[in-house]
This record gives sequence, structure tokens and C-alpha cells, in this order.
Amino acid sequence: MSNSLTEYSLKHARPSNIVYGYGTAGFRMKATLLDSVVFRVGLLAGLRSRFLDGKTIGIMITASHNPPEDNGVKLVDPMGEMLEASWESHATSLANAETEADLILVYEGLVAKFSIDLSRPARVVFAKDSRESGPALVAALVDGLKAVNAEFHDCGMLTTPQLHYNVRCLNTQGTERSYGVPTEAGYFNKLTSAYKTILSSVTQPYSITIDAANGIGGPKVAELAKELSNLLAVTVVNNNYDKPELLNHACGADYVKTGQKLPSGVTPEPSKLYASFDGDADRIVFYFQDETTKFHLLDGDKIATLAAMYLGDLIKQAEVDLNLGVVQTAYANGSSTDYIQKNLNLPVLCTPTGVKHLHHAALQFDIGVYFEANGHGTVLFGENCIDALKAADATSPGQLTAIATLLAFSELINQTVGDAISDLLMVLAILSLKNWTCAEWAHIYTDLPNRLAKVIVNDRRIFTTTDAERKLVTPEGLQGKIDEMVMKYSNGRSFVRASGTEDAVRVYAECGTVGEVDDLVKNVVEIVKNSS
Ligand code: G16
Repeated sequence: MSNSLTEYSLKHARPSNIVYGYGTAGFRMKATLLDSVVFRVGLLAGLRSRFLDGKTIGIMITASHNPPEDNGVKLVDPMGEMLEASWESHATSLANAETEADLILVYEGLVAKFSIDLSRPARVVFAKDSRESGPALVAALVDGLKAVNAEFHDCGMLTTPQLHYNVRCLNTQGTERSYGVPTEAGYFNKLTSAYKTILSSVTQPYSITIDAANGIGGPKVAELAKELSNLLAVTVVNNNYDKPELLNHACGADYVKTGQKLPSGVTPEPSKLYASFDGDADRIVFYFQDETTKFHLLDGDKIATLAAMYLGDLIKQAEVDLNLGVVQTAYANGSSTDYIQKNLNLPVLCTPTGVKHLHHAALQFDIGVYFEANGHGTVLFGENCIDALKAADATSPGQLTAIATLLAFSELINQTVGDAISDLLMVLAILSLKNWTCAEWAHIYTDLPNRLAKVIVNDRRIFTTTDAERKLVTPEGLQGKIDEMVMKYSNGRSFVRASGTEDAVRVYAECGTVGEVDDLVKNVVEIVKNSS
């Protein structure tokens, strides 16, 4: 094995002077720097699968919202969740091993540490998004998988959530908790069947325009919509996934959320609902322009609130004893947190950025709604919740319908990770059932004016945080300066954290008024610039 590993590894030499780190969303950087990393991720996936008795591990090659010249790679654990946090450092060690000999030492060290039997089967499935660098990185990955004799299956171009779905299906096949058929058709079927069940009494198709960020979500949602033509009228714009240089360019969920403005390619009709995916369709935000041409953003916080409100009502109607909670990050608008706690009377947890943190926290509720403000999130239905719903003895038609609807939502909503397509259907299903306009949804609470800025610094790693990223620990003294500044504004809040996916520091601010928030964010950006 070591000989073949060395031979393959020589084809994928590690560039010098780069320090790799498995961050918020795996490894992510300029695609030209990733060949050795992706090869080595193949080695780790083989180890992880063997360590888990041959369970199938997923690998997704994507840089999601990042520009076209970037790429990235992340591992997916057997139930479709993100790689267990304790293994992230092993990914980093393998990626940073300097020479072939070092690489073998790290690899064999892991084999010994986890007593991995290398004669066991290793199984891996992988997919890529629509980036130009994808095929070459897949070739590097395949070499890594061959070097460690892993069985593998190339799923081609998928959205990130589709790959997560596949992994869970493969690992639950033939069990009591079978998640579905591990194919694209299986994925579409699961979602469309659930949507049809939920909307069985609805006759009018819901009309929406989707900005697909010129990414892989475009063709996938168009394909799915064909199956739902009675219920859904979808127009896809920015759907040039075959022109990878256009990916995320002046469009997509991140562009719309960060800039709080329309993407290019969208000419809005008043009060009609629009949505934007990101490059690999694991995030979605909604928006519309009203009659006065005012832009209204319906971001992850608004999606979480809508879902929590609706599912909370269904739980009451179902008369099943289930608890519901919401998980957010520091980026959640203060008004949303207030509304969920005070009006919906639901608990809210705050975790650091990164889906793995939110997902983990959401598991403690029977139904856990988690969303980052940027539109990445989902709703988890625990096994106990599903069992309780299936066992419930309904005594009235209302109760019966509520139980059936909750179960159908648990099928509709991707249980592995945030999924733009599944979240799109969840939101449209709720709006249809409530017979709500987008304005009615927008007005459940009013966002505090907020701004998100990016600062390029010499070394973002010096920015470390505590308290779910709401406070800086280092550089020393910086948090005090930010606190002093924030005190000057009504309802002011601001925090600073290093991005895990871009070489930048992010500054978030919110205040009582637009004028104040513009001022506050400008001042905090200055404080950060002067500190580095
Ligand atoms: C990734 C993560 C998200 C995170 C986002 C931005 O999203 O999956 O959890 O919110 O990056 O992270 P950061 O602020 O650390 O750069 P995506 O959609 O790019 O995979």
C-alpha cells in the first residue's frame, strides 16, 4: 500500500509555503492550490470509511458561494452530516505533510491511532459543482482513492445537498430508517411526493423566479419543477451553469444577502416572490420589490421564523408532546431572535458560524429549526419525533391532518444539511397553505437595519473569538474599542470574526436606524483596519 501511495502521491506534490486548514466548509481556496489536498482527502475518506466498518463516506468538490477561480473539498459522514469535528485536524495534518515520506508517516499514524484494518472495504461517493477546475480535481481525488484501494462512485455534477442525501440513502438502505433511493431520481421523487402530499388541497400553482447563481442548482430545480407543474410555476434565471466563469457573478444568495439588493438578470414585478440560490444550492434567500420599488429581503432568519411558526402551530393541532426550538448564529437579526422568543415563545440557541455547529445544536430538540441568516439551514425531525407522530392516535380529522402534514414535512425537508431546493419547497408549501403573500411573510417582524462588511487584513488568524463568535479574544483590546463604539448607537450591536471560507475578516453591525448602522459599520471597519 505505501508503495502505491508514494507513487500516486508523487503525481500530486504539495506546493510549498502554503498552510492548509480544514475550515468552516472544508478546504477552500484558489483551485490551483488544491490538487494535493483533494488527493489527500481521498486517503482520509478511505481511512474514515474503514474506521466506520465500510460505511460510505461522501466527498463534495465545491466552493459554494466563492468566486469561479476558487474551489474546495469537504467530507460527508455516513448519515449525511458534516465530517465529525475531531477528524478535521487529521484532514489538516494530511494536507500539510511536506514530503511523500511525511505523508506516509501521518497516514500510518492514523491507521495505528484508530487501529484501522486496511483489509476492510472502504466505500466513497463523490460529486462536484459546475466549476471549471472540477474535473481535474476529481482526477486527483480518484488517484487518492485508488492509492488506498477504496471502492468509489462518481455521481457527476450534483448540488451539495444532493450528495449529502445520497450518502445517507446508501448508509440506511434496507434498514428501518431507510432515507430513500440513492439516485437523483430518488431525490426528486422524495421531494415531489412529499410536496404533492402537503399541497393535496391546493389547485393554483405558485409562481416564482429563481436566480440560480449560474450554478448547478439551476438545471436541478428546473428538472424537479417539471414533476410539479400543477403546483409550481418556476422560471430560472442566471442559469448558465455551463459558463463557469459566470458562477456567483453579480448574482446568487450571498450577493443578494450581503448587498441587500437584486441580482443582475432579475427585473422584478411588484410584490412577486423571487429567490436566489448559491453556487452549489445549499443556501437560499427570498426577496421581492413592493409597489414603491422598495426591496424586501427574506433571509435565513425570516425562513426560520416562518418554519418555526408554522410547524409550532401544526404540533399544537397534532396534540403530540413535541418540543420545538430554533438555532441561530450571531448574524441573526436581533428582531428575529426577539420575535421567536417573545411572540412564538420558543427557545433560541446561538452557535458559532458553520452548519456543523447549528446542526449539532438542533438535534437536541424534537424538531430543531436551524438557519444561518445567509440562508443556509434546514429543519431536523428527531427519530423520537417521527416515532411519536407515527404512533399518535388521532381522534379528530384536524389532528389526523396535522400529523400527516408534519410527517410529510419531515420527508420534504432535507434531514442531512441545508438544501436550497428543499427549503424552497418548504417555504412555498407554507405560504400556499397559509395563503400568504410575500408582504404578509415579510411583515411578521421588521429587521433592524444591518450591514455586513469584509475587511482584508494581513493575517486573519489573529482574530479569535468566544461566546459563539460574539466577542473577540484577540487582538487584545479590540473588543473593548468595539464595545465603546457600539454604546453610542440605539439598539447597536456589532461583532467581528475571521471568515472560514475567504481570506477576510467579517464585520457585522445592526442598529435602530439606517443612518446609524451605516455609521457604526464604517467605524468598526476602521477599528479593525487600524488593528492589523
Ligand atoms: C459556508 C458554510 C456556512 C457559512 C459560510 C460563510 O457556506 O457552510 O456555514 O455561513 O460558509 O462562512 P464564513 O463567514 O466563515 O466565510 P457555503 O455556502 O459557502 O458553503
